[in-house]
Amino acid sequence: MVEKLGGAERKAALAGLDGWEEVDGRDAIRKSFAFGDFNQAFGFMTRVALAAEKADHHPEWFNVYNRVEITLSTHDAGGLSRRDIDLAGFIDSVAG
Ligand code: H2B
Repeated sequence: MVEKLGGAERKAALAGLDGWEEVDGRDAIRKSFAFGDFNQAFGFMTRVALAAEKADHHPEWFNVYNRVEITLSTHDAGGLSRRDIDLAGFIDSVAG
């Protein structure tokens, strides 16, 4: 069972991320990405999708042309967990 992050551990995990913000009214984080065109955005989404499937941990996302908005939360835990922090770090590493 995945545990929700709380207290100092949660604070430190969030402080280690770049540009991710907490979502109002929900235990989740989100970030928007903009690419040069749809091809670049979809290439990014493909890399994220393959890693997400491998980890069995999936993003909530919305894409229009070159823009990708991503929300991360752990549904099984009812909030933010270490899995979201790890996925956020991976997403940033492939965002260019
Ligand atoms: N993704 C996210 N973001 N949260 C989850 O709790 C989750 C998931 N659970 N992907 C996984 C799939 C679960 O539903 C399957 C059955 O392992």
